[in-house]
Order: sequence, then structure tokens, then C-alpha cells
Amino acid sequence: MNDTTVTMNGWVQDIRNLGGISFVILRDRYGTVQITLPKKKIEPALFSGLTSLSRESVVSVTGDVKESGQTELGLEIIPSSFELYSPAAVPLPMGVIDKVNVEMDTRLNNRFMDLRKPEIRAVFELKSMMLELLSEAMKENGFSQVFTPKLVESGAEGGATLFRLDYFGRPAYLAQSPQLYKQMLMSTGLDRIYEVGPAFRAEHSNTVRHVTEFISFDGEMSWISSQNDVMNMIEKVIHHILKGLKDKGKEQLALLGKEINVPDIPYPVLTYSECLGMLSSAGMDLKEGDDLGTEGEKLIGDIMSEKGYDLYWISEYPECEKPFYIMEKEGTPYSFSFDLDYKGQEISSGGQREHRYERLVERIAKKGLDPESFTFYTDAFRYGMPPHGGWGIGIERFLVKMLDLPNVREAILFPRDLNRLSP
Ligand code: AMO
Repeated sequence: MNDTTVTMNGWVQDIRNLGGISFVILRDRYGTVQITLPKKKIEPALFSGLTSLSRESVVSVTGDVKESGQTELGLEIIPSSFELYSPAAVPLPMGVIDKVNVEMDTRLNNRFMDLRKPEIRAVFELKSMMLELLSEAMKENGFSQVFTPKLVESGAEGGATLFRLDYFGRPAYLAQSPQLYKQMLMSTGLDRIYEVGPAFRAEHSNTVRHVTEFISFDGEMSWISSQNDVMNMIEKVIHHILKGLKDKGKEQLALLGKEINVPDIPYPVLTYSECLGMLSSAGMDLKEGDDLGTEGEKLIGDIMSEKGYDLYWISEYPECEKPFYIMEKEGTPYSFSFDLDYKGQEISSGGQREHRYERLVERIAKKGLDPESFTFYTDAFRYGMPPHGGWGIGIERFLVKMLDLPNVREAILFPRDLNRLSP
């Protein structure tokens, strides 16, 4: 061996045979390199061994590095030996470099192959960076990371989307969110906490924004004077993530052909009532108390985008629209709640919580639920609970909006939905 001898491990992306010369393109996570085989200069067994490999086989190639004006890297490898670690069966279930449009279902059925495409993997590299940046921001702001149970006895986000399971003969559920646990922690002195973990929703709707398992980034903080304190915190975290990704994710963004816009903070706030007015002027008439709906959200997104805003708050929803844990705005039909919308889609919701025991129990009953089945939660409010508030952000919805991807599934390695439980 001399110092220009290298060994490269990777997948055989392509083989081109041009008679007197052949090329094998080898790919690893960093990119591709050209293995050049001038027929006359390469031992026949090595030549035929390398050039007859099937696409996507995994090999190790050793050879000399030569400068080359013909390749993107400016170099090529002239092989002296190779080892076949794992041959790929033929035909491939889908191509890696072929420029044909493959259906989402085919891609997801063969996700291991789909993820061999660098631009598909780039989304997950960005997702990983996003979570690092998120942890940085939370640490800077004095939050502790916690882990709450995902096997639970009661739901927090409505019965319709609960996954029921058998827990040693007793009914149990998969957690829809860490809501009740993160609030209980506010009574302990762990007064700023966050969690990043799976959330499960038995969503019966087959849409580009609903899955049955997603990663939820939840935060909860005590001693707030209003929900504005929570909104300010989310803005700080999102700003840190967007700014950080724009810088650290340059390579991945270039692969995807995307740019990240980093809006100034604070983001504009629209109240729910203002939204009804905006929608009515745009020809969509909703009644006070109605859900804005996907169409309403989209329309508001278009109006805000025209004004130059990608991210904006919708606050003070009618209390009847919001779960029992949200604080009512006394003397009005509204609540101290908010959603953060990104380009016409909700990516987060949260608010100030009802921390007063009696009122909380009243609200649980008002929502038609049995306060008795929530005593494990409400007990934490009986013995001293600080005022508090928090949020949940769907990590994948946030990422697909940031990158303008068409489907939340693009940001999930192995998505789960109404029809998909495998792979
Ligand atoms: P909510 O139910 O609005 O609030 O959920 C919070 C965020 O989670 C994401 N999300 C989803 N993403 C993909 N597929 C789904 N089926 C799905 N459902 C929700 C969205 C949404 O904004 N406990 C409250 C939060 C809080 O008040 O702290 C909650 O779970 O991005």
C-alpha cells in the first residue's frame, strides 16, 4: 500500500460498461465516488467481479486514488481488490437513482430503499439537528427534560382518538400527550420541564397531516403571569431552531433545494374572533364557537402570507372548543389558549392552565367527564399548585411546514396511519 491507497465501503449505485473502460459508482452516506476500470490495466477476475455486481450490492473496494478532471469529486479510484459483503437481489423493489415518480405507498413499503436517496435522508438529518437545537434552547432557558408514561389509564385529549389496549386484563390506553403528567409536575418544584416523545392518536382521518404516532415536543412552565409568557418562550425556542438549522443544515437544505426563512420575533397574534372576521371578509362565514377547520386555517394562512408572515398565533379560542385543562377567560365565552400556525397549518397548541382545584373539577364535569376518574391528576392540585401553562408542538408537522414538504409522512421514518402498521 502507498499513501494514495484507500478502502471505500458502500453501495454499488451504478455500473457503466463502455467497452474498453467501465465505471462503478460507489455510494456511502457522504456521497459517491467513481471506481474506474480500464479493462487492459485491471486483472480480468477483478474487472469481471466488480462490473457484474448487481446495483445496490454492498462492497468494500481498495484501490489507488487518482486525480481526475472527469468526475465531480476531482478524483477516481483505480481498484486493486474488492470484497462483496452482501449482494443485492434483482430486480430492486424500487430504484434509488432512477428519475421516475414512485408512489408514496411504494416508497413507504420499501422505506429502507427509499432512505438510500440522499435527499430523503436529509430530512431526517435535519430532524436530528432540530432536536439538538431544541435541547440547547430548553437548557438555556432552565428547562429539565422529563419522561412521562406512555401506557396510561385515562386520556387527556378526548375519547375519540384513544388507542385502547389490554393491560393484564384491565383497560389501558396509549398516551395521546403527556398533558396530565406535565401539569402534575408543576406541583413539585420541577417548574420548567419539557419532553420529546411519541404521542398516539387513533385518528380516523386519512390526511397529509394526520398520523397515529408522532413525536410531540411538550413544555410546561410555572409562575407565569399569562399565556403570553408561554408564547414568548415558544418563540425563543422556534427562533433558535430555525436560525440554527439555516446554518448547520446548509448541506441538507441544498440537497433538498430548500431555504429556511427565519421570521423575526414576536410573531403576530390574531384572536379567534379576529380570525372569524377575516374569514367572513374572505367569504367564509363561521359562527362564534365554530372550529376554524382546515379550510379556515388555510385561508388565514394565505392572508397572513400575503402580509409576509409565515408564523402567527391564533389566541383566545372559545372555551367550548378547548380541553378541560385550559383556563377560561372569566366573564367571556373565550379561553386563555393559543395555537401557533405555520403557513396555514396548526403546528402547536397550548395555553394557560386552570390551576385552581375547584374550578378544574368543575371544568372536567362541564366537559361531560367524570372527575372521579381523574383524581390521580386533580390530587396534585389540592395541595398547592402554581399558576402554569405550556404547549405541545408536533415535531413532524413543524418540519414539513419548514421545508414545504407535501405530507407529514415525509418526516417520519416508518409512519403509522389508518392503513399502515408495517414496516
Ligand atoms: P394538540 O392535540 O393540539 O394539543 O396537539 C399538539 C400538536 O401535536 C401535533 N399533532 C399531530 N401531528 C401529527 N398527527 C396527528 N394526528 C397529530 N395530532 C396532533 C400538532 C398539534 O398542534 N396537550 C395539548 C398541548 C398542550 O396544551 O400543551 C395537545 O396535545 O402539531
